[in-house]
Amino acid sequence: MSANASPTAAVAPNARREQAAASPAVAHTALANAIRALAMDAVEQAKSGHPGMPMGMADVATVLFTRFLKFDPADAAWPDRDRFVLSAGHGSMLLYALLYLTGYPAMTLDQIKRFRQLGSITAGHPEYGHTPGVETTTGPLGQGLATAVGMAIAERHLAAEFGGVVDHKTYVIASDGDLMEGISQEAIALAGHLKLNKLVVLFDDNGISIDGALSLSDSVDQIKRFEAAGWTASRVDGHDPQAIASAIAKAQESDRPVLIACKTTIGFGAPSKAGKASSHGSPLGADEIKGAREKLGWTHPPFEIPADILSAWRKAGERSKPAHADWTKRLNALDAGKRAAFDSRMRNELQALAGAVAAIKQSLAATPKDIATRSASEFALESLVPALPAMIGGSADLTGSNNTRTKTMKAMSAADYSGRFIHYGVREHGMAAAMNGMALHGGIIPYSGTFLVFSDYCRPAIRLAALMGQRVVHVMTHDSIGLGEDGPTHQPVEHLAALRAIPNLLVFRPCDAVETAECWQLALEAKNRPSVLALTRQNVPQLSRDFLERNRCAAGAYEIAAADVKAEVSIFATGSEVTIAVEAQKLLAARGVSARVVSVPCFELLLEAPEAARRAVIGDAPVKIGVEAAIRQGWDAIIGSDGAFVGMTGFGASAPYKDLYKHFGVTPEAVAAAALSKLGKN
Ligand SMILES: Cc1ncc(C[n+]2csc(CCOP(=O)(O)OP(=O)(O)O)c2C)c(N)n1
Ligand SMILES: [Mg+2]
Repeated sequence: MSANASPTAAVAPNARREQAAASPAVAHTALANAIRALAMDAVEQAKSGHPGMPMGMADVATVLFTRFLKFDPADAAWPDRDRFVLSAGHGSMLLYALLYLTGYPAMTLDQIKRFRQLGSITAGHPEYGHTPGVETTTGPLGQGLATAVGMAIAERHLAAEFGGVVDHKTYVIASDGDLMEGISQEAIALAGHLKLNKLVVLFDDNGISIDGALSLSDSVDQIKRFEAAGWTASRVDGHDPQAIASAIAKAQESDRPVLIACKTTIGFGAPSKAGKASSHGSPLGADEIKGAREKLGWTHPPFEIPADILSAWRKAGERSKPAHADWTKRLNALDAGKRAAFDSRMRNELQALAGAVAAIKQSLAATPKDIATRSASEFALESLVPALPAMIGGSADLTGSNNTRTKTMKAMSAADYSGRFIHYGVREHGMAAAMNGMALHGGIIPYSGTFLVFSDYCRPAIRLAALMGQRVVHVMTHDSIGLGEDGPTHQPVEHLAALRAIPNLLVFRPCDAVETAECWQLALEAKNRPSVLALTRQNVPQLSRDFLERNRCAAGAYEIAAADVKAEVSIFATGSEVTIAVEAQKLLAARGVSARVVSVPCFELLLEAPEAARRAVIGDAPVKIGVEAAIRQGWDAIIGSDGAFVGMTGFGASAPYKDLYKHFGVTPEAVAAAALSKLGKN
């Protein structure tokens, strides 16, 4: 990476283009003003957007992209590129302008002109997978910063494993809002603890947020705050390219993560709106833009970048070609085994998965295990983790309860990044966002652990994983009143429904050790979706005793206990309640009622199945009953509005779990009674 100052570095930010023309290369100011002009013109054209941030941070971004960032617009997926995260996603025009100016082929001027329009790649906030060069979806403040921590973890871990072919930085632009969000504290603390020295946060220290001056709501000393978390922190004039460059140059050699607070003026250049919240999130208006053009010395019409300026930017976009070529050489110099391992990791290959799952299921058939599904998950992980080197586990300080750390897993630490287990601390939100960053980085399949009830504490990051189509696996144990004595604060009741409401998220609730292994397989195979595995604290019997190679959970639901004769009743259940359903089936048989039991480990897969398959498993028994120790919401899709539901209608209580199941009426007797009532037989 080149950290050399360009000959134009010392040109004052307010310098006019005439001065630039006199210098051998295009002046910094002209380069930065190109960003400002594109941002204000695109927002104006869209009649919507955020010009203030791109105009304020144009100098910082120009220094970063023209002198430091290692990237190749011709190969946006180059594994060893520096990652750039625009955590302040509302400033999306900053990023789009940079992508256009540096020469990402997809980011044409036409796309800039169609900012925020349907079908353009210039969405309101940067969206991963939608726009080449966008490393992660941002917009919900704080997420980008926390995601970047995961990217930086991934880099350190893969560097420990593969040496010199993984050697890059993660740069973040974060705003006041990013740093006010609670998630930022989790992210900062984790990054400082792990001494992620290749993480550099450029803080847009403009003292303004939507409501006005930051002093209305915040008086944190960010420098002290970051230092307290183990970072190096300094403050620079964010409009002084030389000062910015020196700070970033210094960051290159840091032994800890780096914060550079860049004092900027929001809406820099706007005659009356600069420095004011009014430039944050609305078009500047024709008069203000005219004034800004004069003030900045930008005489060109909207969307026109003079050839010399564009060409200087395009050269900046080619700066890392030699670094890219060197990297390719280093890659080719790897020994064959390491090379194959690296390629396989980058391609997210899972050759060993099917065999490992088959072996787990064979073992369970030979020696059935009547254990909690959290323990069944640990049993599965004992085989999966060694088989799949991409898996990095963790827990938010509930390792012993979540059973996510296998016997041989070493903890990751600042002293040893090769460890594959992360003690995230009590930081569910930071954990989930960091997992997104690791998955986005590539080469890693992160999985975590916490209690299901705390899915609320990481929901925004899970939602983004779903939106971005990232494979992260959340092991969430203690999945119902079945956790017992800890009581209603810890007993999820609405969480399954709430998670099922997130599009593209797979929510698995396996009923026994065999289903747990199968659900793990499905979660790992879901390359473009996150998963939650909701697992019990309490023991459950292993209902499937025979070895079956096929993954029955793949269809989302299957008949786990058939009826003797044509079923009058179909009982659908998930997780620990499948056992209750099977007991109810026996009670009904004793009353001469034929019932079948369908296990539903994954609603999403069932509801996505072809209609014929879905109909076949749902069946046509006149009575349908759902059983789940949670609220009914979502169940009507399976049992219909006339179906009976045995579950929870409110919060749980603190007591031994067997007492709770009786108290709340989630019992075989209650299921049987509901069936008989529907049949008019009670
Ligand atoms: C979690 C979250 N809450 C609220 C918002 C809405 N929002 C967008 S920007 C912003 C704050 C703007 O202040 P700052 O982050 O300092 O950005 P600047 O105006 O300086 O560009 C808010 C509240 C959001 N995007 N994300
Ligand atoms: Mg601000």
